Amino acid sequence: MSADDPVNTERVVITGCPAFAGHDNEYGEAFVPMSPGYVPFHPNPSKPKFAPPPGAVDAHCHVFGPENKFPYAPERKYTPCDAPKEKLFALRDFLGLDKNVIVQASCHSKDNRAMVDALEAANGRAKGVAFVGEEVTDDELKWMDKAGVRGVRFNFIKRLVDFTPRDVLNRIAARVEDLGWHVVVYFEMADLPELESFFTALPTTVVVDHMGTPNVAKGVDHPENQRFLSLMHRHKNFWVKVTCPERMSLAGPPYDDVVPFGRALTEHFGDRVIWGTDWPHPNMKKAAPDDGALVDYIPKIAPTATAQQALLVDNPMRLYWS
Ligand code: 0GY
Repeated sequence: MSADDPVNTERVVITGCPAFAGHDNEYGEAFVPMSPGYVPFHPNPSKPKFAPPPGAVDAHCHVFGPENKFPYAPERKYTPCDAPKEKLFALRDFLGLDKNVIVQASCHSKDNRAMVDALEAANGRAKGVAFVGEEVTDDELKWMDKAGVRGVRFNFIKRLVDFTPRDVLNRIAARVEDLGWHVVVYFEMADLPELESFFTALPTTVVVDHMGTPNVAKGVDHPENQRFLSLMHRHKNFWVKVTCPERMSLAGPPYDDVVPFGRALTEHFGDRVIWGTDWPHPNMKKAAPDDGALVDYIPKIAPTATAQQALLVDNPMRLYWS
């Protein structure tokens, strides 16, 4: 905290990220270095001024490792700083949140054990989204379902994952539909035209990551963003996460240039929006966001108590806990 910061006097210290992703593992192997330039999560986030309503859900966050217990996947595109469940739960409590939805991150690829371990330790206060291939067995799906997994993520971001054929994804979607799970899709908005017909043919609820990742420089009225809003209007099985202003903002905190995008979504689709921190913020280019500032962004996109209750409690509870 700096001396010229008169309001946020309380901070939690969740430091402990070493210079290396993990420590020597159980086989006595050497440290696994983080990717060059990898930015660890914020060491001491500020206490938010906005108090989330009781029961608020952080509906998009991750756990990474610890590497000595849950090694990163050989096919990963980056090696992060360890971000274990204990730190996630400490942050949840500090920010005034009640529950988490833990999304399997690409650095663990199809090895969902770290995420499931966190769900099992959360005493019912966390649900999960897995990443699977079609080789996943029915027993593995049942194991994840029992632990609280409620969806699978299809990732179309080329810097994060290798290409998976659509017919494979369709077969996975058909299998998770039987479990009552949904499909989370992560893509960049410029790629929507080539993906839209695939998305709209999915048999499940579809949850779009990070507002469809718009290019903020183009503005909320740009045809690209309007196409996404139109998709949301026409397909009532689509939900959207109003997350990650820090990834899209050109202006930086407090992310006012992203507010019109979030606001449009909460206004038009108030019963199909969810919010999350994205902690521990993989692959931020310059600085890790202050998680307290991300909570303080919420009332800008959901200004009324009714909108906040829907965004933070009622919607995620319906999608993940009912
Ligand atoms: C996110 C963002 C990213 C990474 C992952 O699975 C992942 O590795 O999700 C990213 O780098 O954009 O959604 O948290």
